Amino acid sequence: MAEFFKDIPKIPFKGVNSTDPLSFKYYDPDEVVLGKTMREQLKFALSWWHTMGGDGTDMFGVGTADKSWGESDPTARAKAKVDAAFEIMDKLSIDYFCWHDRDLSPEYGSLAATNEKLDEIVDYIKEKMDKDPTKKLLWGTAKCFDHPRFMHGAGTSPSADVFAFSAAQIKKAIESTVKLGGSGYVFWGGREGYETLLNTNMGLELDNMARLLRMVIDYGRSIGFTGDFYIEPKPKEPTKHQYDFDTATVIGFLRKYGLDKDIKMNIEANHATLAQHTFQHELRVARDNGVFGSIDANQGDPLLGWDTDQFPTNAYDATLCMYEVLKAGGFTNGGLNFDAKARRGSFTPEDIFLSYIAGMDTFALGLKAAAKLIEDGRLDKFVEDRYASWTTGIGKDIIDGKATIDDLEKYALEKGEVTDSLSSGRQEYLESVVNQVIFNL
Ligand code: XLS
Ligand code: NI
Ligand code: NI
Repeated sequence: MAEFFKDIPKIPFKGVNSTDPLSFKYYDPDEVVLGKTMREQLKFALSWWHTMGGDGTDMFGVGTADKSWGESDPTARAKAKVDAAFEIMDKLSIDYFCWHDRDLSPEYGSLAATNEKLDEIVDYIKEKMDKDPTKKLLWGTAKCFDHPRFMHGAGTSPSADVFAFSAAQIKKAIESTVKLGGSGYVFWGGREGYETLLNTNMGLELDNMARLLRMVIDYGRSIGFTGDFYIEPKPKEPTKHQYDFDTATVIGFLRKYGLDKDIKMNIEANHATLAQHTFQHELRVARDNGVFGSIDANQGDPLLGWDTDQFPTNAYDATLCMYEVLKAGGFTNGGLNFDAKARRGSFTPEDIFLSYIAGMDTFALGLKAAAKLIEDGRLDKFVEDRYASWTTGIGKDIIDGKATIDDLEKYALEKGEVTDSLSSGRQEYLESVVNQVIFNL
C-alpha cells in the first residue's frame, strides 16, 4: 500500500522545550493525568470530511489543497482516503475517527447503487480495523444536507418524499456505524431550520424531526447499537434559524417529544459561540442536565459570525472545556473530534499534521491545567462557600421541601434587611487564580 506522507515520521512527544514542528510539546499519550493516560482522557478523533475531503474551497475560490489522494476514479479515491486516513491516525497517535456517509463514499445515482458502494468502503475500513483494533469509530452520521434534494431540509422538509429518502439514508448510515462498532451516532441538524416563517409550518417540521429521531433510535437499538445518540446543537448556518439552536433549546425539544432519555449532546465549540454562549456554558448545561456526551473540538474567530471550524489553539478555552469534561466524569462513549480544518492558506500535506499537533497539544495543555485547577481546589471551595447558606437553616429547609411560602414570609419579616448575607463574587480574583494555575511559570 502506498505511503502518502513519506516525509512525515510518526509524531513523537518531545516536550515543551522542543522546537521540532513535527513533535508534540504537551501531548504525551502515555502520561497519566488524574488516573488515566492522556490518550484515554482525550480520545482524539479525526474528522473524515475536513481532513480527507476538505480542500479549502470557499465562496470566492476553488480548493488550494490537493485531496484527490492520487486517484480520479471515485471508488479508488474513496479507498485511498481510507488508507491515507489510517496513515494520518497512525502517525498522530489518534485512535478514533468520525464520518458522514458521503465523506466515505459519494452518491452514484440511485440510492441502491450508492448504498452498495458505501458497503464496499465500509467493508474495506472494517478489514483495516480488524487488522488494527486500536482504530475505532467514535461516531458516524448521514450527510442529509449536501444534495439539492435537501434544499428545504431532510427530516423537516415540506416534502414527505424527502423525509422518506432521508430516513432510508440514515438507516444505512446507522447500519454502517454498527458494522464498524461505532460508539456514537450524531445528528447535526444539517438544513433542519428555516429561512422565513412566511413559508414554514414550524410545528409540523418539529413534530416530523421528532418522528424521524424516534424511528432511527428504535431501529438502531433493534440492530444492536449500544452506543450513544447525539444531537449537535447549532444556532444558524446554513439556515438562518437552525432548530437545534443550543443545548437548552434541544433539551426542551427532547423533553416535549419524550426523547430525553435517548439522546445526549455533541457540543461544538464554534456552535456555542455562534449561539452567543461560551463553550463552557454549553458544556455546563449539558452536564447539569445529564446529557453531556461528546465534543466537536474547534474554535471560531471572534470577529467572524460563521462556523470557521478552526483548529483549537486557545489553551484557556481548552482548559475550561476539560474542566467541565473532568467534572462530568470524563468521556464514556464520547471523545474529542477535531471538527476543524486548516486555513485555506495552510495548504500543504504537512499542514494537516501541524494543525492536528496544534489542536492536540492545546487540549493536552487544557487537560493538564484543568486537572491542576481541580487539584488546587480554590475554585471548588469558593463555589462551595458561596452557596453555604443552602446547607443549613432556612436554605436547607427550602431544599428539603420543608419551608412553605408562609414560613419564608415569617422568616423574612423577622430577619429584616438581607443584603448583609451576601459576599463578593470575586470574579477578578478567580480569573487570576485560573491564570496562576494555568501559567505557573
Ligand atoms: C457543521 C457540523 C458538522 C457536524 C457533523 O457545522 O459541525 O460538521 O459535526 O454533521
Ligand atoms: Ni460539528
Ligand atoms: Ni460546525
